[in-house]
Amino acid sequence: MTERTTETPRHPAPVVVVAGALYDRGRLLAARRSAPADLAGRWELPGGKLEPGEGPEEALVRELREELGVEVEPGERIPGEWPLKPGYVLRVWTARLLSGEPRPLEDHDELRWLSRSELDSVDWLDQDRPAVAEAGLRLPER
Ligand code: 523
Repeated sequence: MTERTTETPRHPAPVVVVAGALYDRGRLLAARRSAPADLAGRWELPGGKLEPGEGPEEALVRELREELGVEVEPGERIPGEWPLKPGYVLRVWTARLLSGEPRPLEDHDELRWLSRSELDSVDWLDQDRPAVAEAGLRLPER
């Protein structure tokens, strides 16, 4: 007989943070975090946590609208999943800029559009680096 249990699972599903490799005119957007203190000054692919009931592409569109004031079209997922703090994982989608010019409205204090040869010019968060490397392969070579 199987007993039902209401105990908290030992490995609850992780909180998913989605980030966007946002492309426009052959460049990739990098965003410098302004908070929290341990991440401030480091660069990331912008995004945020999925809200309950939300799909990842939907969350990405919402986050980039809130944080950058732009409309984007999500593309493909960059394969892989990267651990953040305990219980959180990072998943990345490509996205194309549809309208607006990104502005650092929330969470960031500087934005930069980087070409392939400029990708290493900012201090990316460690956990973003594999996705940035992969995203860079989708940029024109020159
Ligand atoms: N990361 C991260 N890389 C990355 C993102 C978008 C987020 O390492 N590209 C980390 C930073 C935080 C956690 O994921 O530890 C949540 O990201 P955050 O703060 O951007 O998510 P929000 O915007 O959903 O968070 P709230 O401001 O709390 O709503």
